[in-house]
Parts: sequence; C-alpha cells; structure tokens
Amino acid sequence: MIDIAQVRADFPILQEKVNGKPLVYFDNGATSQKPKVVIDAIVNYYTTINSNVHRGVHTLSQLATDAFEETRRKLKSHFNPKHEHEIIFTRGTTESINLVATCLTNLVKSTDEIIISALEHHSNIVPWQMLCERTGATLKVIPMNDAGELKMEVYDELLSENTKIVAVNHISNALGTINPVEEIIEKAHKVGAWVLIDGAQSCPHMAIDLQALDCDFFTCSAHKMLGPTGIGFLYGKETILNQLPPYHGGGEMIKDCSFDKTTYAELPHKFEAGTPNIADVIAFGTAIDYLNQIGLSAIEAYEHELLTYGTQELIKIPGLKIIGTAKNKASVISFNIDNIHPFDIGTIVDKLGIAVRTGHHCTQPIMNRFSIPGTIRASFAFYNTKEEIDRLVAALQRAVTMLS
Ligand code: C6P
Repeated sequence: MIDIAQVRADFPILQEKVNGKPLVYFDNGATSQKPKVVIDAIVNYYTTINSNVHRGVHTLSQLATDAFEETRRKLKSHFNPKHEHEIIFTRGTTESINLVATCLTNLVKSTDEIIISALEHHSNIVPWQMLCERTGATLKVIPMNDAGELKMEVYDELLSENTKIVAVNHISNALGTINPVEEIIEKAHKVGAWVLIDGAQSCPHMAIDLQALDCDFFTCSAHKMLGPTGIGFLYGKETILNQLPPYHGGGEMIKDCSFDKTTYAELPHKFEAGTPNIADVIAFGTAIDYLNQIGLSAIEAYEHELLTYGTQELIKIPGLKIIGTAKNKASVISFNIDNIHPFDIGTIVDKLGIAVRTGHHCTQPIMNRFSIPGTIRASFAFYNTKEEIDRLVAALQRAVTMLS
C-alpha cells in the first residue's frame, strides 16, 4: 500500500497553486514531477563534487566519476541487463532511437524491411523513415483495431526473412495500450530480426527485466520516471552494440587517436562521446532509488485503480468518448467530448488548476487513424488521487457548459 499523503509531501510542486487553485497534475505522460531528493541530488552535486568524469586523478573527479557510474550500477540492478556496459547514457528515448537508426545505416540493405506499429510516437517513426531514405529499405506498419490494439495477425504476415528490425513501443503514450512485446520479440527473433522496444512510457509504471524480455535494444527517458530532463539510456545487447560503429566522435570514446587512425573505446564509452550530463545522471540514480522504495508493483496496482476509477467517472459525462479502449491498458485516458476542440477544454481546465495534455501527443498517425485533430489526455502517476479525478470531472462538466 502506498502512503499517498507521505508521497505527495515528497514532491514540492504538488504543494503549488496554479491559477490560484491547488495543482492537479495529470500530464505525467509528458513528464513526471520530481521528488525533493532528486532535486537535492542535482544541487548537492554542483555544491560539493562538481567535476568532469573519467578524466582526472584529483579527488573531485573521482568522486564525480564514482557517483556517475553508481547510476549505471543502479540501472543494471533495476533493469537487469546481462552487463552494466550495455547501458549507454543518452539524452533520452529520442536520442536512443536516433542512435540505433543512424548506426544501423551500413548494416541495412535496400531489400531489408523495418517494421514499426501504428501506435508509435514520432520518435519511433521518423528515425526509421530517415534510415529507409538513406538505405532504400522499406518501412512496414502493424495496423491497429478500433480499440487501439495492434492487429497481431497482420504482424505475422508482415514478418519475413527480409525483416531487419522491429521497433515498437511498450506502452502507447497517446492511448495507453500495453503492447504484447514479449510475443512481438519472440516472433521477430524467429525470422532473425532485431527488436527495439521504446520504453519511454513503460519504465515509470512497471518492473522491466531486460534479460527476460530478451529485446535487442530498449530505450528510456529519466524525466518520465521522476528523474531530470535531458537524460536517459539506450540498452543494447553487447554483441550487437559491438557490431555498430560509434554514433558521435569526440573525447572519451577513443582508445587511441592519431591523424592516421583512431580506434574506439570499449562499451559503453564508445557511444558516450564528450562530457556527459553528469548531474542529471546522478539524480537519475536517486530517482531509481525513490521509485524502488515505493515499489513498482505497488505503483502498478495503485495506478490501475486510478485508471478504473477515472474511466468509470469520465464516461458519466454526456458526449465523452474515450479513444483507446484496449483490454491491457496503462493509466492513460485519452478522450474527446462531442465536437468540442480539445484545446478549448484544456484551456478551461487549466484555469481551474488542472494540467492535462491536449493535441496529437506527437502521434499524428494515431489521430489520423481515428479521424480526429487530437484528444484530451489525462495520464496518472502514483502521487495522484481519486479526489483529483473528481476535480477533473467537475472541471470538464463546467467546460462543457461554457462551450456548448
Ligand atoms: N512522449 C508525451 O507527452 P523523449 O522526448 O525523448 O523523452 O521521449 C520521446 C517519446 C518516445 N516514445 C514515447 C512512447 C513517448 O511517449 C515519448 C515522449 C511525451 O507523450 C512527450 S511528446
């Protein structure tokens, strides 16, 4: 059981007022709020051990390096890859997918096929389109049904010995669908394809065991799981990462550098050129500790309760239609009310202190699939409450009265 009052006290921003009203923060899919321990970790780093990492023998540099590498160890223990060096720090999911798609360029032939799904965020569409443009490979898309679930029978038909890589998200940010990634991975491996799982929306809400999942690449953004913005990681299996060329050239990614020839450092440094985002890596480690203190199974159970309650209360509003009704769903509710533009509703509920996201959620193909300009999206976290959902319902009722 989560002690919600205690948890809420850990997040300074949850004590704030917005437009004169206590904040209700339901935009967790965009970014989560940060507990004070995470904010303190950033301040403490700059106050006490600020220094570059992996570069100096002086004490501060060693302390900074230890704290930085401690996060990699925490991620190893949290996500269970086989090796710590399979965790590459990046700016987040977008950069991780771009890294893979770019570094695959010379391994992809014009006869190869890349499979993504109809549920992808633009971050997991555009880098693959760019890879196809560079190589002549073909992009294929697993379609979805009206509930926002992938049509797995079509996936079976799309897979072939030409499939080079399958890239799908674990949880859809726009609809909340939890995709059957285990099945997707197993089937892709049968035809010899690699699989990238975009874990941006799953990491904050469920325990993930990378070895059990057996995907070839996995991506994560710290800011969606209580950590800072601008930091995340790419996981890749050692044998595959060793086949890829480096992404960026620069300091720290070389073994030897001369004007004639440069050789590259071992993993993970080969993919971590330049001074990294040290403070935020360290604070990411603190966020992982905080999440584990609460426990992902408790988080998952409580968020499911919020999803059930929220769905039940929201559908009482006349004219409200939920977009995305998959059987297996995370705590995201996307909806529209009659023909009222989502933006107008979002603006009114904001005046009442409630933060929801409105628009296409960086998933225009999903909106096109449902022939809508966008949705209103309430995405819950474990620090939200049923009382806050009641406030959203009341605010929506007020918005409808004002706009109809
Ligand atoms: N979705 C949302 O409001 P970055 O920006 O790199 O941390 O994550 C990109 C990304 C990739 N995949 C999925 C499934 C995502 O949800 C996101 C980010 C936010 O839904 C911001 S657009």
